[in-house]
Amino acid sequence: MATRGLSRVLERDARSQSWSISTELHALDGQGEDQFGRSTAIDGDTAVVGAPFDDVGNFLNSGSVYVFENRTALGAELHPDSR
Ligand SMILES: [Ca+2]
Repeated sequence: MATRGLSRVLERDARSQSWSISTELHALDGQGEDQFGRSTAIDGDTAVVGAPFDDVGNFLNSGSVYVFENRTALGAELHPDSR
């Protein structure tokens, strides 16, 4: 689930089968068109969130990947197309 610079991690209770918001991950530089949260991956306490249309410097829509560990941004953003 994602909005401008925000992705919510949902957690399902095994007993009641109900869903609740476990945590929220923020892209502090997020813009509406970045599509932060369009792709995600979670392994243990590490979450990777893609923003394929993030602008980096003068490179429009170069895209970014945000890495969070224990719900805290590591500050790592990878910009594969901004060479
Ligand atoms: Ca953009």
